Amino acid sequence: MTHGSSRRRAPRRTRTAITVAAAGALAAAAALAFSPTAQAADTLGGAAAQSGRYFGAAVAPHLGEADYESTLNREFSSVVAENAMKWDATEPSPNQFSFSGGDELVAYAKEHGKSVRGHTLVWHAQQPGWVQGLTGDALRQAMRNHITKVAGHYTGQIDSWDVVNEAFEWDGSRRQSNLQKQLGDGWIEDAFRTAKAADPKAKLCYNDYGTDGINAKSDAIYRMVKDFRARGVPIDCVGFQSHLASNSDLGTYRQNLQRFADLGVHVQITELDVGGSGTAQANVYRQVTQACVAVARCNGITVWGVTDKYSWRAQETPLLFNDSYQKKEAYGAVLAALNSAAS
Ligand code: 9MR
Repeated sequence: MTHGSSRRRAPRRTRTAITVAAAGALAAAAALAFSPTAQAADTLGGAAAQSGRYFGAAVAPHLGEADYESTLNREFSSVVAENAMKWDATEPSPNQFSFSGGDELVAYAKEHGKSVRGHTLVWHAQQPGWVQGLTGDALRQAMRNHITKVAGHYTGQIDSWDVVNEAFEWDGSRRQSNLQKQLGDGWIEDAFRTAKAADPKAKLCYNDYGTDGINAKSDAIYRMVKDFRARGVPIDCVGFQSHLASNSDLGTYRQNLQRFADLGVHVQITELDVGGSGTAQANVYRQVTQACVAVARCNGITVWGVTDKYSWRAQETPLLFNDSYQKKEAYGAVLAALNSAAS
């Protein structure tokens, strides 16, 4: 009421000024609200930020290449190391850690105001040789120590960690990795609890591929996440890698994200790439982006590389920038879908 009474006591001249200023502010707000072009962002990161999301890229050691770095700087608001934070890179021999690649990326991200996804603490692939030979309790201790030291090293600097990667088969059974065979079903839960103790603030994710709809594999992961949530096992997010093709069937893609989100976890598209070209490729990118922005708890999308040139699927030209860093049709589709979520 103070505000109202002081306005009532204001001399006429001031009242007029207030009214004119208020009308101006209203007109500006109206222009923003009714003119989508006035607020459409022209970068992926900027467009995603309008609805509170990040748009990231996997980064390989090409930051010295001017076009690579300028594209990454300009377009992406999140980064993940394509390989540098994996077990073989970070602990090449027992309890001897090597963080240089990951540290460089984290320093780059800090300098450029980008968030960081951590990939990945435990995976059946890219294990150093010494881990592959371990059995029983020695493997359990090695896994716990690895998580504790790596997540501990980066504590407070990682937005989301892929704690466990690719632990299920297509039919929904557990992948028969060394971890599964040596440690039994409890190893995934053990990994999440250990990660929580090492970095209590990061979102802790389970990450997998082939989960691009409702199928036997995503059903099994869904049951695991539901069980973890019910028993208080610390899991905060599920990553959907989404290595796709131009003819991928995305009929239940959004519905699948939504059912996970309904368990109270965030969902993230973590390794998106789509083999193909032109409109067919752009349409798949559009559908994935639209699905994410339609799900409130889908808080970010990461593409698995900056340019086709360095993609692990380079022959299939699966990314948003071509070999010469030109924007592809798929880029426009993603940008428009992100912008439409903002209005
Ligand atoms: O893109 C990564 C490639 O450079 C590595 O050689 C490969 C090793 O297995 O891993 C690739 O990234 C994978 C990611 O870590 C997990 N999901 C599948 C990705 C593509 O293979």
